[in-house]
Amino acid sequence: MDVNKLFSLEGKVALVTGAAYGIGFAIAEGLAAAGAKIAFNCRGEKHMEEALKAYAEKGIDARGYFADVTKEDEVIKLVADIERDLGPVDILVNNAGIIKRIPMLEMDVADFRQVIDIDLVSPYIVAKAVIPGMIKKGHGKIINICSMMSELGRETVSAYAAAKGGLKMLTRNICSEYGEYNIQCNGIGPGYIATPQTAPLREKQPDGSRHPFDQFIIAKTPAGRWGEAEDLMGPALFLASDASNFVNGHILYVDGGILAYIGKQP
Ligand code: NAP
Ligand code: GCO
Repeated sequence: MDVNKLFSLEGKVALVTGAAYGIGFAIAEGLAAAGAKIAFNCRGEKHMEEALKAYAEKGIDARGYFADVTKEDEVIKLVADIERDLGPVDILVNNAGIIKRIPMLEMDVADFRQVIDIDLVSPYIVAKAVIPGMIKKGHGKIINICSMMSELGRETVSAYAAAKGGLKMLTRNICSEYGEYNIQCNGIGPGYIATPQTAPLREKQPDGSRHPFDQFIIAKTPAGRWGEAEDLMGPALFLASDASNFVNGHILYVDGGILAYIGKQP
């Protein structure tokens, strides 16, 4: 068996949504290292400029497109533009996402709906836009970026947990509905990863001590550390490559063991 061929993405087109920075950027970097042509989207000029510079510094000729994943017309144009520039999408990573940390009773319905819209409805919109092309090509890989909150809740993240729990089941349903077309749809469930999204949970206290939540996560994680976005490169490459052609509907948790562990006695 040629293991390099098994994990090669040469000639494949990968769309990673929201990959201007953070987890999406790291996943795109890993897929590019395996030979994929990278397309990503974001919403702002500043992030686009910084992202293109960052990709270029890594020697990656990534194509950036302006698109809000909540807007179906923008997503349809995004997929058409990628097909024009690079070819049909072979690999979709539904990464774009937000979180709002607000106690449920204090959360406005509009806030709850926005999180559901971006974290659950948008992965459906983007998957719906790329699946026809995958069916035509006879293969496709969809990777939905779920979360530990696809399994667990905690205070202040009701909308996010509901969205990520739904995304786990959307992943299983795409697997069920399109597996016969040689499309594998799986999820990655990152644990606590050091990115802008979790920066507020790691802020140093005025006395210079670690944030209480930071200490909590360290105690709850067998690996004894926060994850880095780079920790997701390998799992994403596995699920994007031929190495996972019989893996479907699976959520791969990349969490340092936190979901398996009751936590250290205080
Ligand atoms: P991040 O640093 O906040 O990056 C989120 C990305 O999503 C940004 O590029 C953002 O672009 C983009 N985005 C948000 N809304 C968008 C929209 N409507 N249209 C297009 N792009 C949009 O977050 P992250 O930590 O890298 O997380 C990435 C994914 O992993 C998210 O789905 C998150 O829920 C999930 N996740 C994160 C962790 C963690 O601990 N960090 C753990 C588990 C799961 P803009 O700059 O335009 O806003
Ligand atoms: C939070 C964090 C988590 C992580 C991640 C864990 O506020 O608890 O932001 O939600 O982002 O989703 O898997």
